[in-house]
Amino acid sequence: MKELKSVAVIGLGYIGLPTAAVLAGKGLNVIGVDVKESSVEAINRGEVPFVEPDLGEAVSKAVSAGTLKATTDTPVADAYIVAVPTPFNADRTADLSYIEAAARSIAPQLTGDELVILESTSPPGATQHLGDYLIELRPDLSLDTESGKPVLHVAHCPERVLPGRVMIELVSNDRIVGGLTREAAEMARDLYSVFCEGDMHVTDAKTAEMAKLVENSYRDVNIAFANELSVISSRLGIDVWELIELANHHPRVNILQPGPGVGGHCIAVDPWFIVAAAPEDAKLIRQARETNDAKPEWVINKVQELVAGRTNATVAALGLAFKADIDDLRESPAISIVASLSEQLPEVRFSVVEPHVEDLPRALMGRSNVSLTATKDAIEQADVVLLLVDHTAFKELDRDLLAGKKVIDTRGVWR
Ligand code: SAJ
Repeated sequence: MKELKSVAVIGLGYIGLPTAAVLAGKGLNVIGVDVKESSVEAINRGEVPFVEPDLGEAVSKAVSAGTLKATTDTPVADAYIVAVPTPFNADRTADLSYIEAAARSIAPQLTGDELVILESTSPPGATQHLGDYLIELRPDLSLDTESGKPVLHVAHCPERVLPGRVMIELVSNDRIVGGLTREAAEMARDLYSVFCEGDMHVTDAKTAEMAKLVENSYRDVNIAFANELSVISSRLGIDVWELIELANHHPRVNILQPGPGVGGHCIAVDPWFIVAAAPEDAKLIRQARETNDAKPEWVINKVQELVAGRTNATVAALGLAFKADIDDLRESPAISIVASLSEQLPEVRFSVVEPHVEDLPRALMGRSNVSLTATKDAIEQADVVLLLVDHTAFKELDRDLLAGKKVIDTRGVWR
């Protein structure tokens, strides 16, 4: 087995860049590849294009040590880690086009005996598809160790880190490594063992793909339970946060927290890959998605009830990120809530507060009744205060500011 000295990481996003930085920090020669020139330039200056605690330091150290470089062209390397997005299509099947584009950039560089790892969250069968596609592009190579041709080793190693704790969890979490062959899985395990202090669990590629989807579906189903409880509790006049806190005193009960819906690029997406793979059977998983996706509408109705009949009302919407203390706006229910409300209630003004961004996201830009506002000003001007994200800054807010305001606290931070 070839010693893996150089690693190309394709896709320098929320997962690719931290992975590149920790590998480079361990002395491997890492080349990060991204289509976005501004990201490549920023990284080569030792800067990071997005907020993630401790990432900036790791990148700047590795860049000055010369172990991390970024480029727009896929280089020759011993190992390739593909960490590109896998969004879903309109019919909620996975869009593998970014993975295929990565494969097309890798294929010409291969000579045999390389390791290609798919990190992107993928539907069952995607790693096999990547392997088959690479061989279609390079029929002189084979996935089969017995073929007599130079072999390509392909494995899936899904990331499982929590945004906001990426640099800690990359090192400390256990990892699942699934190979198209046992040898590929073991090569991937050895590469990740360079920085991963958690246990490495070796399996086949399809089980590894499914394990990642199942982890996020587990969380989605449990958040759906909490969201359903919040709707029931509101109807029954019960404080859902007190209810959950009390129920969680039972030694075998651990209910999650309700919110305005589920956002992010993972939990709101991954369960659909399971539904697409087994539509007849994935009933609970589908229902959980639908329950969580219906929660923003429920919040919208609450706001509409409060502003009904008021002329010139102002709503302060606190938070746009998909969860607390990050600047990540992907699939954020807060944004869709503000977007729908501002459309449905053109006469209402929306003062949006998001301490982690400098500009309104595209979905809210150019709307005459929406403006990005400082926290205190927004609340002072508001008739209704709509808390959408449990950012620490909002938790620490002087509660006197809320006196006399109608409050919708979707995260239970001010109870
Ligand atoms: N949320 C709630 N109530 C809760 C917990 C979360 O409403 O009790 C909401 C959040 O506000 C957010 C969404 O769910 O909108 C998702 O947040 P999250 O913190 O649960 O998860 P992500 O999307 O940041 O990261 C998840 C993690 N998966 C699990 O915890 C099983 C992470 O480990 C994965 O690596 C990541 O998905 C991923 O990339 O798949």
